[in-house]
Amino acid sequence: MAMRVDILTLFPEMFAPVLGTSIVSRAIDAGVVAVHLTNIRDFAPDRYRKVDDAPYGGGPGMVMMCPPVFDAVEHVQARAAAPGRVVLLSPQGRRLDQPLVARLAGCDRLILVAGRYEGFDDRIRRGLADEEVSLGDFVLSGGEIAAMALLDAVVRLLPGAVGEPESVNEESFSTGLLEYPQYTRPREYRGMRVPEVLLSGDHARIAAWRAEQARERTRLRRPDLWDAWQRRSRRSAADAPDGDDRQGDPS
Ligand code: 9D3
Repeated sequence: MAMRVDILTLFPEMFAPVLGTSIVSRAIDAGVVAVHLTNIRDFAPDRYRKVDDAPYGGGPGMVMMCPPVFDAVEHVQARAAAPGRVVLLSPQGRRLDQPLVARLAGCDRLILVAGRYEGFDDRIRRGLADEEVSLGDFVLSGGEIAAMALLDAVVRLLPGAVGEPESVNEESFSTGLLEYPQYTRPREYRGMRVPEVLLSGDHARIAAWRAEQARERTRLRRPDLWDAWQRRSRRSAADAPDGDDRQGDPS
């Protein structure tokens, strides 16, 4: 059955380009995912359509009010059998990574709530959210772009969403290493040559070169991923019955 994703936002029009392009659009057409947009402002309790208010205790900016957000979430939940996992996009959330994306891709139903203003009334987090997710330590103007990033990352893991399943599995954050350098024609461009080994036709040499490049790139650029990868490959080497410990060796 198709995954259902509800997106609750004050700016539903921001999502049109993402829903109409590439993998997400094809997945919708293929019936792999159904995406529904809900404008939180439609659930404003007053005739001025007010969804934000000044913070108790004072301070700058405005805060998203509880009633429209609770009502919008409960409205979309009432339209399906399962309640769905409520994911709040927030700078205070857990940083999105591929394991979290994979876990969310396993849900039948997601309800993504994107905020604006200085933040949500904390009772929205306490009373509504199953998960709070951030893209990282930088400031966005709202949760919409984060919701789009999450949607794109989740949809491409759904069976039937991407053309070749192999290209998904081999990606950097699945192996735990960064990608090796890639080249295509021409052989020389502005004085920069394609590494000779890639033109050799020697598939074993090519595989060895790529593996080494991936490790070296990861070591230099992402010491955090490198440490984790080394720890993992040392452990699996120790577990191996023939005591093969070469895999994690820096050479
Ligand atoms: C500059 C304002 N900030 C200090 C008072 C607080 C703040 C409130 C609301 C900062 C950003 C936002 C809006 N951001 C999001 O809703 C958001 C977000 C982000 O800003 N960065 C990374 N991930 C995310 S997910 C949602």
